[in-house]
Amino acid sequence: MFNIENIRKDFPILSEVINGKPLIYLDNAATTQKPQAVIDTLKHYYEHTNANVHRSVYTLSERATKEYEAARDKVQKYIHATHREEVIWVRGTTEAINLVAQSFLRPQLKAGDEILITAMEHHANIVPWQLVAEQTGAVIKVLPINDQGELILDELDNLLTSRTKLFAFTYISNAIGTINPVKWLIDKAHEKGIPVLVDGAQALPHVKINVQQLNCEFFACSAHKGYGPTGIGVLYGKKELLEKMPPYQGGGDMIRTVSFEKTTFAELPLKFEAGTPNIADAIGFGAAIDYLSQLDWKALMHYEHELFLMAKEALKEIPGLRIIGEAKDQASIISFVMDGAHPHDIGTIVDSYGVAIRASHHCAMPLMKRFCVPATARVSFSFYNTKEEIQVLLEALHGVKKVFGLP
Ligand code: 7TS
Repeated sequence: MFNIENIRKDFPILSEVINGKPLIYLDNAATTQKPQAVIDTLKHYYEHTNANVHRSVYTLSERATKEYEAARDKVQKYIHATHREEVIWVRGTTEAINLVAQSFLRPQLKAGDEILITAMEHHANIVPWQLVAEQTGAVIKVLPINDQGELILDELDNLLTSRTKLFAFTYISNAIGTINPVKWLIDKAHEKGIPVLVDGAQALPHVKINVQQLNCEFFACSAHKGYGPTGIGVLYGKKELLEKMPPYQGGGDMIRTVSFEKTTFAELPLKFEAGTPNIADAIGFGAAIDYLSQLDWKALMHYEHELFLMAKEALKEIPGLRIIGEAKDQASIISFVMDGAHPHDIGTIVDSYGVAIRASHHCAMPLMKRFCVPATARVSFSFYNTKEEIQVLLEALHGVKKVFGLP
């Protein structure tokens, strides 16, 4: 087992005081806090390494390039990609999905072709497909969910058709925590020769990722959800597909030769990395991977799950509180609504107790509609949270009831 006090010491922000109370950060699905090791790496980079990459022969630039490319190797190893050039740096999950929509899908889509997504997607895994559908006349199809917030798997066979050009779905729902049977879904699509994109934004902090085992064509994630910096993420793609895809953006660093008549492009991964990249944060992502790799992951996930079960049981005891989404397989994310109190009011009142929770549609408006709610309050845990913090959350929710005079 690990020592929670030692873990918490790794995250300086957890000592922050908010509204006169110790910060209790329960919005980890939006972004996770950063360990000192990541913060130190960013500072060290700007103090000792900062130079542009891939461009110069001087020592500092070579040092920056080496660290930046070493971070790519760390990601490759962490997600078990076969080749390092299958790891494309992007701004985050959103950019990764847009890249696949425009570079992989758009050139092959014809009017009437279909893109299959699910009813629990984040807007980042809906809107890029809608844009490309509008550009080509393709159609979006949606795999529905049941009242527990699980995919209705029986409908999949009918929705994967000869017109389906891609199946894109989330590994874990950011809004209701459902963990999807990812491998099964991928295999089902592959039986019909349909490529798959996995939105791995919420997977990074909760599951060990092995893209070779999953055998998905594309996998998207953001460093900031897995204890790394904002502004950096990764698109993993199978090499043979990435090689065939045209560049997504044009500019410096992604070319081999340029003339006004014709430009030839760099090899992978640089073909997809136009312009000066986010060097510092890529290296910071590497530091987050180093940090996670030296922890006992199994123990962390066991502990996080205990927090989740404890919170869920306690929340269920509160009269008038309804949990949205109760899948059998759930990550440490709980969405709920309370009779007589709008989620935004819940969020504001618990904030006065120092408790940070999310109150919104969680960028999953179609999912909110499915459950007939405009928004929910959402608590999402990390391994640095504690049982004592859950007690304060419960007190704060009783405070909400008091304010609204609820039973
Ligand atoms: N997909 C899922 C499943 C997500 O949870 C998010 C962000 C994204 C895609 C987009 O990631 P980005 O890093 O490119 O923004 N989810 C959330 C959330 O739940 N609250 O704030 C952001």
